[in-house]
Amino acid sequence: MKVISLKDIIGSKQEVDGGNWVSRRLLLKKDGMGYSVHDTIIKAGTETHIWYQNHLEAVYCIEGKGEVVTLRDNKVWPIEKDMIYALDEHDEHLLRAHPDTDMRMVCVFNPPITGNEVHDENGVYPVDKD
Ligand code: 9YT
Repeated sequence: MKVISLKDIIGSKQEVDGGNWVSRRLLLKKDGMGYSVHDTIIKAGTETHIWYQNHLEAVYCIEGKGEVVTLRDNKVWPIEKDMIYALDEHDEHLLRAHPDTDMRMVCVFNPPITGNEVHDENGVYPVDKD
């Protein structure tokens, strides 16, 4: 069994600054669980284009509020504390944090992130070829 504390991730290689967000990667591919788990801060007032073509992601909001816009249908999904959204169709979307609040999200990725990924210009993480 493993026990991992957020305070040990902060300041380590497993804390990745994506500009609009900071992802503290608690569990990664190397941990062998078949998924990765991240504690991610989305900075207040930001809008991020995301399209995980190679991954499924579930996102549980534990602090703050904002919205997701799915670009296929321009639907706006208000998101706040205690809500989870699942990108079960690799949905291309915009993630917006309310101007007054950071959002804190617990993100689960299948397949797992390997570690240092940041979004490319299309909001995508590359496929893991290992
Ligand atoms: C919610 C979301 O997708 N934010 C972007 C960062 C990503 N979740 C990560 O790597 O933690």
